[in-house]
Amino acid sequence: PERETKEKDCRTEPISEPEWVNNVEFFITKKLGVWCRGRNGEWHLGKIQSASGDAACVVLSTTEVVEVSMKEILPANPDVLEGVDDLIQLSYLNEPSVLYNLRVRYSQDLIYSKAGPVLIAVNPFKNVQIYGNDIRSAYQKKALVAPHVYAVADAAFDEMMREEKNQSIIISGESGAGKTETAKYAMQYLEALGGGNFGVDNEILKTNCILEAFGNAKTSRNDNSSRFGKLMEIHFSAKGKICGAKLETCASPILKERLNLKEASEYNYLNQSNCLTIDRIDDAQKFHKLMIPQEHQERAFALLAAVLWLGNVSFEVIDNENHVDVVADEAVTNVAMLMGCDSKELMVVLSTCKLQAGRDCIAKRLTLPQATDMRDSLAKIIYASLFNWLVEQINTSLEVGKLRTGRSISILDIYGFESFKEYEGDGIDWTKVEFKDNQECLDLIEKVISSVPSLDLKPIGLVSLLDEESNFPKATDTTFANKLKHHLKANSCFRGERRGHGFRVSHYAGEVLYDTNGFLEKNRDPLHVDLIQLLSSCNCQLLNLFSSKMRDKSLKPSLSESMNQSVITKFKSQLFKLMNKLEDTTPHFIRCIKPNSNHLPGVYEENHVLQQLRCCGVLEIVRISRSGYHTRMTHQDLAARYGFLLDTKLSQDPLSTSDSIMKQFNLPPEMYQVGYRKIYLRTGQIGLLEERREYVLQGVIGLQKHLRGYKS
Ligand code: AOV
Ligand code: MG
Repeated sequence: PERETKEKDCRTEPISEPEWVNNVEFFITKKLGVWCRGRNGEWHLGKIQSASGDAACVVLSTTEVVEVSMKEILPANPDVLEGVDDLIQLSYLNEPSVLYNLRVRYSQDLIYSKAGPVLIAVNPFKNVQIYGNDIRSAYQKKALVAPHVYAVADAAFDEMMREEKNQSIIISGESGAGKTETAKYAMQYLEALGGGNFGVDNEILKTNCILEAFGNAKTSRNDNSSRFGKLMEIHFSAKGKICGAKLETCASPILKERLNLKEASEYNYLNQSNCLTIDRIDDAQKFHKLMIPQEHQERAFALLAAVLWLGNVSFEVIDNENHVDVVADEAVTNVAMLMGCDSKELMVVLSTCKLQAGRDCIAKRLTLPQATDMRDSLAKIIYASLFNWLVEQINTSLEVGKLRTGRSISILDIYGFESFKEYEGDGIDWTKVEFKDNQECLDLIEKVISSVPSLDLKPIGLVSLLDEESNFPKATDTTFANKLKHHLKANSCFRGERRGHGFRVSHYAGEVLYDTNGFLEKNRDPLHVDLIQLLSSCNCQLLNLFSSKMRDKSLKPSLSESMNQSVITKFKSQLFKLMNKLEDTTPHFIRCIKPNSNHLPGVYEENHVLQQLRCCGVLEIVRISRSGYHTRMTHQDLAARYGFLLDTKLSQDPLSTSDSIMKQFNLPPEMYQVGYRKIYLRTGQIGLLEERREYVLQGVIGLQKHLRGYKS
């Protein structure tokens, strides 16, 4: 995430951990606590009884006595540091200490902690009384400073107002860790802070309900799992009032009698999960919360019903080449009725494809897998178009006045990581690991190399190889796997499996085994011209709109490319757009942690937490921020804000001005570094400057009042 390391990398300066191993005697005589693994492999607190050479005898808090090598013992923190709210404050920074600290806090419902500049949020899986109006206004008045998502939102707001710079709140964590909930609390806070000017209250917050109704699903990891990523951009006026909002999604989607609806279990698209209800969740009640204008509601629900019925459309094989006809039953009749088209026509589209033969166009019958694919494609097109349309409607309703104020806060809530195998890396001592440079892995995914200088840049990597292979009609998952092995074997993050379709990638978080099975097919995502034509002929305004959008895109030459783009290329360009946008903001990070996989309150599974802390590099963050200068400001900005405090005004360049400001205010030299473009300050230093500025300004205001009083 760091873009300016080239200028002056002051963040990776190693810090010296207390050399505790040389102090073992001290630990023994003072009976200081240590961490040591018990026979069950878990960390326990204990006290060293005796030590000779490399071996030590430790009495654990469980009364178990173990003999271990000194190397396997880690120092524990003094009791006075128990449950500190910023991990930076720990004297001894090691895995068990961090885990213990978070556990102590969690058991007191203190779900938020800081890891230097990063907020850690441990999912409570129950209602915690920390989001009320009283708490919110306490943060607003800066009366509360304990770690909280409100504090993050508040800091983003302040920084935005002070520096007129766009901000972002980037929320990460595995599936079910609490990203979406955290995002909602951040929105809620900002809406309360900047509300008043913006039509109906909670307008932005309410959009979540619509989005979740259409874009979330129950999975084994989360009862309310986001199936799309979203970036909510909230814009503020110069006075700090909300003046509009914009929603971007990176979606990967997938009135009963009138819609001919049956029970959920009757629909193939729903009943395969074997899970149609969620404990404690009343679908009907949630449904009534869903506020879409009446006229839209009917149309949207008709299309949803059509999607459901499409899943029940079945085929019968009519020859020995597996060619099919659509079975003319209630499913296909209902789809046609709901879409507003002729059922015969629908049946033709679902069972044939048109081919250009010279000047003629002939219809070719589809095989069973092809027809099933066509049917599912139609369902996906309708669902995805409907979702995108909803997002557009939401944006129209949120867009008040002119956007692009230069004052915005974007909240990023993506879909979470769902593969657990990835975390099961080797138990390396991550306390010794500095931030890994991930370039090699990025290169593996897409390396841009210039084969001929100043000519085109030809990328080689997983992405380009997948696209290349997807364009070969004869390619298979095996040829793709071989191609990867051939081109990428030199990259140290890549490992081809000797046999079969597999390959391994060493990601930042750990190694993942991928199976190329189905990669090519999923990547092709062909555009079905016949389907678009069908949609345009339907007696349904929404479907006509969807088809004209798709057609528009395919007609415009610049975009026609995007229509034929592979799935991975589309995904890549979405990511690039997102990155570009976020690069223009000051980021604030929140890492959500899921304390157990059973969604239970009060259960803190150490290994589960540890894996997540490891994979988002929490300990590295703490190490670096303890040593680092993480407030940074350009010399221009510093001069503009504090320059007037200088005793002597010289026409200096901004760099020397910065230097003078630091000297005049006696900032100790170890508390700051002067870079070419920016000044780097350790934690707390900017506060001193602010105080000083405030003091002078108050003095000026006082003087003005005094003078005014004097005049009258
Ligand atoms: P996610 O967004 O990280 O998963 P959610 O935000 O949907 O996870 O959280 C999952 C569940 O955890 C919620 O439905 C709540 O029951 C509970 N929860 C999370 N945060 C809190 C909180 N602060 N207070 C109380 N309960 C909470 V995914 O979208 O699956 O990656 O793709
Ligand atoms: Mg979510």
